Amino acid sequence: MEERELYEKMFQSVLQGEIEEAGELAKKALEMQIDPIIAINKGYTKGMDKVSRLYQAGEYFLPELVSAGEAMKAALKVLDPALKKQKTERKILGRVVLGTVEGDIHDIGKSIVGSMLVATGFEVVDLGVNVSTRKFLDTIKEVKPNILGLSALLTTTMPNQKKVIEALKETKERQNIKVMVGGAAVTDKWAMEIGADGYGEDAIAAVNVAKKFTTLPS
Ligand code: B1M
Repeated sequence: MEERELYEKMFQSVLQGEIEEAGELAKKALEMQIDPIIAINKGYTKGMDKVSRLYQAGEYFLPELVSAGEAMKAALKVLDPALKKQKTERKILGRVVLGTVEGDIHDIGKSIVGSMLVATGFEVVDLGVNVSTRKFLDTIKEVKPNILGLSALLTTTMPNQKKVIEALKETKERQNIKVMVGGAAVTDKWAMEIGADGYGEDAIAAVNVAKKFTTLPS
């Protein structure tokens, strides 16, 4: 199979919510020695973008959103070990506490960011989704990260990124931590407005921002 055909099939598997097919195509990509992040960006994520547009246009409904998400997760389950194995640097670049903020259960993009950070050489403590401000603060106190990563996909949960930053400011840990925010509706402007130190538009940008935080060339 040609690479282009494979990406088209990946796109379709998300669009049609074909969970098993999405996983099989991911296996095929690994067999063909395709870089997992390229497969994600050129195939599955394009499918997600289309699903999003169809949902917004009222042509897709929640069940389609759910099965598209499941298809993408099936693919990530296959690609994730390869993604993490790409580690290019030996020494640990820093420690990151990462999570999707309270009220928000979107985990796909956040997990890709986490895997890419691991692949680059960061140690990542992924708290999952729907993470309360308290949980972020308690974990920061415990693991003393260099970076805090806050993901939010909903305009209604983006204010919770601000809430975490505000609460962090009240602690002595703030001065030792850089905060990065991201998620579909998050922008550079929003990041500045809420007092974050950086913004990642996608997983690759997130890695570059994290590297800059640790004063390493991106
Ligand atoms: Co929901 N959802 N969803 N959803 N969903 C969106 C976000 C939405 C834009 C769809 C739409 O209307 N077109 C919309 C939000 C509208 C808004 O707020 N403006 C929406 C809605 C409305 C909802 C519900 C409210 C629907 C309902 O119940 N009526 C509900 C909310 C549930 C909740 O969280 N409380 C809901 C539920 C769901 C599912 C559970 C069905 C499913 C999630 C499955 C899962 O994650 N396990 C789902 C899905 C799949 C989507 C879309 C279609 C795809 C999200 C995704 O995985 N994208 C999404 C549309 C969209 O985002 N365009 C949508 C692929 C992923 C690779 O991209 O997550 O953007 P993304 O991550 C990127 C970057 O954003 C960035 O890097 C990632 C990798 O490149 N990034 C970071 C992400 N986090 C980062 C953190 C960083 C740095 C970069 O630093 C820390």
